Amino acid sequence: MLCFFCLVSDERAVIVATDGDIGTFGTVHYFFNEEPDQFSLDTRTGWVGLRAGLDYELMRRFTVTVLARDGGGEETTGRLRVNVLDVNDNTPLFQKEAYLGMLRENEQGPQYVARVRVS
Ligand SMILES: [Ca+2]
Ligand SMILES: [Ca+2]
Repeated sequence: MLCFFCLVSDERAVIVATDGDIGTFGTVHYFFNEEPDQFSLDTRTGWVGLRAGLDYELMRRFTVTVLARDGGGEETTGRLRVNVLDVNDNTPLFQKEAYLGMLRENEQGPQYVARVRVS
């Protein structure tokens, strides 16, 4: 019988399936049910690695289904959920390339000249 559990560190996750059999029948290999674009899976160790860049603003959570198969062809599936943490990866942008302000000479301050805005 196969049983799943998963250890998650800050940067990597490992899928571990235990199997009570010995020899080939107890040797487990790991596969994705559906190959995701973002993650890779080490067939022998169960380490899940990042393959492509993640963007919190695009996708905040991934769920992938992992299959564990022993040497005798017995299978079980488990799920890995990955939460993406937000970091500051966007610089502020001015809405216009240039702003124009005009003031009459001899104007006394304080005066509003122009409003600059960033999105
Ligand atoms: Ca087995
Ligand atoms: Ca961000």
